[in-house]
Amino acid sequence: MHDVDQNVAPLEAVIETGRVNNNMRVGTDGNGLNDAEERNVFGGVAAAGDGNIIEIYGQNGAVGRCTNIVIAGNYFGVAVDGATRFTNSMLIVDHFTRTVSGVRSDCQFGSDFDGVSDDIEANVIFMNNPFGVIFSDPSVAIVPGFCNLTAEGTLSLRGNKLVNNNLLPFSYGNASSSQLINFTNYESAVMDLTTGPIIPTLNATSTYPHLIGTFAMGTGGFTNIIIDVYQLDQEGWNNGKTIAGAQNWPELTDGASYTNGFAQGSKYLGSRVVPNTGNFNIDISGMDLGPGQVTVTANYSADPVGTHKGRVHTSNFSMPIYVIPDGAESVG
Ligand SMILES: [Ca+2]
Ligand SMILES: [Ca+2]
Repeated sequence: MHDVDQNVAPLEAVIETGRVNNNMRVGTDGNGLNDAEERNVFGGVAAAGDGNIIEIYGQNGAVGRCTNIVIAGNYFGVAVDGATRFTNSMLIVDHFTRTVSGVRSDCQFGSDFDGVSDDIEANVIFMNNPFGVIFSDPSVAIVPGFCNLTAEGTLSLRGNKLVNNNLLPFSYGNASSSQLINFTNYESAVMDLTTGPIIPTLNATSTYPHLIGTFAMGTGGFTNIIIDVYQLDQEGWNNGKTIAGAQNWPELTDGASYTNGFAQGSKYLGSRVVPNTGNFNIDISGMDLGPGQVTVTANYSADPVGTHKGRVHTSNFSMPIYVIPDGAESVG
């Protein structure tokens, strides 16, 4: 509940590992035994010698891989009450998506939704606080990315509570469009980008209980598609709009009629399995949509839905929409 003063205890990183990162776990293993007690609390990190909270350095090419990494159930930048926030602004993990000796990395960041401890496996991340103090001049602000991802590996990002992060998992806004183009090309191993953009879209005419949208079709065996639905984190959305607008990021604004923010989900609402067609029309009956907008991710699984530690790759969060209330239902 009480953070360490970084002036008293300067950090290089909070965790630093390398050479053999196969099977690394940070947090809970989700096996149904003591899972809540296995969570970590990472306090507020506003400065670190390595420029990140968890540093993964070079692998031993003979035996080292970045496979089967699990980061689940941890608190970043917020106390165990889930509400008390610490001053923080930092990349969370560096260099854990990479190909080593021809083997692509894979990581489960959050829940696997196998039916065991899935809510506990969600990471709770409150970042970039207090935003207006740290980034007092949005025209020059550089907001740390979520993690330093290349697209050499797969990353499952599911079920987490995400507040005020940069765009994620890929933090592609940089005023030059180059990051979005680059990672899009890298990602073709899992997502068929000839059938749709890397980021799913929501149709603004979606009327409850329907949620309609598009996604890039899965490929390379990652063809079981799951749409995860979340309430939009309004804080990250608003702060992202301020930065993207002040810096006129072409990825998030047209410079005139709209500016988007840092889309992310602050409350996981549920998942729906859809055919691998590039389009979906799902029933979101019973989901707690709240008063605000919703956002989704597309999840590409190479294993049947519900597989323990299944192989999954997650898209970026869609730009959000307000779901139009069902008029007939409200009248009735
Ligand atoms: Ca356990
Ligand atoms: Ca689980």
